[in-house]
Amino acid sequence: MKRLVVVSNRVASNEPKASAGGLAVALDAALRESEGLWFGWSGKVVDGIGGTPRITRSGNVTFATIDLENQDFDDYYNGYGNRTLWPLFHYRADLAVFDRRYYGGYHRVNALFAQCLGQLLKPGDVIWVHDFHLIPLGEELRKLGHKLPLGFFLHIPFPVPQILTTLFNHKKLVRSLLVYDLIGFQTDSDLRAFEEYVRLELGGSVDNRGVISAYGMSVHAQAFPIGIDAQQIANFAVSKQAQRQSERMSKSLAGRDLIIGVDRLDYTKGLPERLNAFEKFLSNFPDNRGRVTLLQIAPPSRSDVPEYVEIRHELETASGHINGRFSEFDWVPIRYINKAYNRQALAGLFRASRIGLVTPLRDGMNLVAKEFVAAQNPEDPGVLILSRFAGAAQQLVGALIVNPHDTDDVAKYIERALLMPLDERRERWRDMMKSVSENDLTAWRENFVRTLTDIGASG
Ligand code: GDG
Repeated sequence: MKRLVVVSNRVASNEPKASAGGLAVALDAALRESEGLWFGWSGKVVDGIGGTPRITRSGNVTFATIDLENQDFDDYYNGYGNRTLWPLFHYRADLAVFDRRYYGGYHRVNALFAQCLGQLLKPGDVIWVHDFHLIPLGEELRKLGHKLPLGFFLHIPFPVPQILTTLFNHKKLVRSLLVYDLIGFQTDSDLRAFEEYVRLELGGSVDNRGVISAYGMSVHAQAFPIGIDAQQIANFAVSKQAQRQSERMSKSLAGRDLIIGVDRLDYTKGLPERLNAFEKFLSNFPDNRGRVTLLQIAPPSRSDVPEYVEIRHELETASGHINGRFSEFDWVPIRYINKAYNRQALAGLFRASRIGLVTPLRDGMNLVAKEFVAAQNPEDPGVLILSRFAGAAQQLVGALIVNPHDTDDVAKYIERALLMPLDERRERWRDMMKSVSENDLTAWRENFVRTLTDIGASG
């Protein structure tokens, strides 16, 4: 069996933190089974030159991490990654900062990653690079003469050409994707956007096997929608700890229905719009006042980036305003929490909720939507309200699919979900659970690695 080498911006330890994001959770599970190597940034910022890999082992997984120096952290991570590519790929050209210094840092760190990782590679390895921080890594590895099979998976959306072309060096960026052997996207829409870009901007072509060619290079590209470990979440949801949490929760609810939102505090997740929709719900359907509570868990992320500081203030103001407007002495409509809970507790809270409100403005997939489904009680499942702009909406057709910008409509859907008969809830849940179980994390990983290995063997 070939050794799998996973490369991502951050390497989580083998004990994922309560606040671990989607990628960390997914990769932790993915590496346990293969005797793999996980390479990436340690999360530490140091004075002077970073870049000597630190090697640790946990079970049969090897972790290799490097530190970054201050300037690289500012330009590569906070800069080009989080202030340029993240907003742009989420269709927020208005928030994207176009700064060539940032790009310089991005390029420097990708070259450093390639140099450090290169020393650890062995013949027969299969390399799987993750996400937008590391798009040029493949090109840098090839420049150093590495010929191993190279796969890249984009966890976030791939924007349509009209958006991507607002970036000053878009051609260089996409050109560097073409050196991979396989590119995975979350959805068919992302794949189509990529193909369209290659045709329109690079004058390239797409054949009927999904091979995309331009500049004399060709790459296989395909959608590989990421999944969750559905069984694990279902088990978490009935664990002792989960039961304790949900008992505490229902005691505090005193018979009221619970609506839950769980999101990293990020402007892509549609949180202000969600609060606005909930305010409209209370305002347009006044019978529900005093009967429903919205629990919004929003652990802060990327707090060094100004746009994240702003959204945090905005949410504090909005939740304070709504609570001020509607609260009674014995009922507060929104419980807004800026901290992370462990996964068992979250699963218990999902199960205790009548509605899961997952309304990002744009999201590559959205694992919370799938986790909410997996945590439900099959006999009395809750209803998922899901944004059409989450990749998950292309799979979870049993959800109530909404436009998160249309807050009046979302308000109506909340009312509809609360009134939904048990039979319909069960039927919708069964559809979704089937999809979540069949297309789980293992299927995702195996499918990607198998495809990459096959391409490597034939290429
Ligand atoms: C990126 C893409 C794509 C959240 N709060 C807590 C907590 N979480 C966990 C959730 C879920 C994960 O973090 C979030 O994953 P998402 O998919 O919702 O979103 P991103 O972090 O933006 O992830 C996304 C994903 O990568 C994977 O490809 O789906 O589109 O943006 O697992 O449960 N976990 C714990 N406590 C919390 O308070 N333990």
